[in-house]
Amino acid sequence: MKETVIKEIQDFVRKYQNNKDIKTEWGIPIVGFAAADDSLFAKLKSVVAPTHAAPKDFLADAETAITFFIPFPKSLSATNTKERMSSREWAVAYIETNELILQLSLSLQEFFQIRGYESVTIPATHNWDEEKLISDWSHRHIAYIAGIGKFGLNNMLITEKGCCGRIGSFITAAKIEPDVRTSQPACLYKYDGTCKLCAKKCVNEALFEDSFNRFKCYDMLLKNVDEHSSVGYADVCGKCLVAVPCSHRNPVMKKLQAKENS
Ligand code: B12
Ligand code: SF4
Ligand code: SF4
Repeated sequence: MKETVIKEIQDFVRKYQNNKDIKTEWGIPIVGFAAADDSLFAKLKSVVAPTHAAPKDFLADAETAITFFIPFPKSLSATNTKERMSSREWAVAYIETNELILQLSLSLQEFFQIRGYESVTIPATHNWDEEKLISDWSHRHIAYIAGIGKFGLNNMLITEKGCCGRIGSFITAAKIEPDVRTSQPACLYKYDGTCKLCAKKCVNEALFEDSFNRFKCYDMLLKNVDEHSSVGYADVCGKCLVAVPCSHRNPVMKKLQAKENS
């Protein structure tokens, strides 16, 4: 079942790409699986918020949370490196990837329904508390539990294909073998205190070595909503994700490999 689900997700993204109205290109998704009764789900109530949900809050007989990271190509992040405002391409990719995650989740729901399993879809974003700017379902924490990445100083989940991309997750009653987490960090700052490039790159004084002001960050996102109103509602920025060592790879892994070869 696991390999079939991974293939289903990767094939869906590849075929979706062929739609002639789609402007964004995506890499091959990274897929991870977490057991619904993983003890870390209970810990999210203290790490994120007391109201953070566990899979069984959505689906009483949930067995597995499936998570997928859909990577952006280097050519896309390259468009977003120059100006203070986000590139039009970055804004379009945000809108198109949110829709892709919705369509992929609906397709997965059908995939499991045919096989006799109930499941629940969750939107890619905008499922947050407007006052706190925190969600009761954090996709990147689900992805962390499923072992597909680690948190960076820029707050992003850094996977083996970096952090430029978007994450979705999905809950099902099908029991699928969970993946294993490693303890190795993926952010250079968390590994050896170096880099911090993301904090230097922040364009609205929201991200620092020792703090993150989600409200200042959101102010910048809203400026881009106005800037890119012609493409839809794009509350984006992403300047702390692009042209940094973790944009498209796990830089700690690269450092360790270089050490091994020297
Ligand atoms: C609310 C929200 C925002 C808010 C607040 C962001 C924030 N960092 O808190 C605002 C509107 C400002 C925002 C901005 C952006 N967002 Co946003 N946002 C969300 C949303 C809806 C919920 C996130 C949330 O509430 N998490 C709960 C809070 C408390 O936790 P957290 O910040 O995720 O996690 C922190 C801690 O737990 C801690 N932590 C550190 N170390 C460790 C170690 C362990 C073991 C654990 C457990 C935790 C932990 O670090 C984490 C990072 O700070 C998600 C979608 C979703 N539903 O998941 C997207 C999401 C997080 N956003 C995303 C993105 C890309 C952005 C932007 C780049 C905008 C853009 N698209 O151009 C910026 C980046 C800002 C930044 N540098 O953080 C992506 C992240 C992709 C990735 N690779 O991680 C997500 C997952 C959307 C998606 N579906 O892909 N966002
Ligand atoms: S830019 Fe450097 S410090 Fe920031 S998250 Fe990436 S690796 Fe970590
Ligand atoms: S998304 Fe923009 S404003 Fe928010 S932390 Fe990153 S660079 Fe700063």
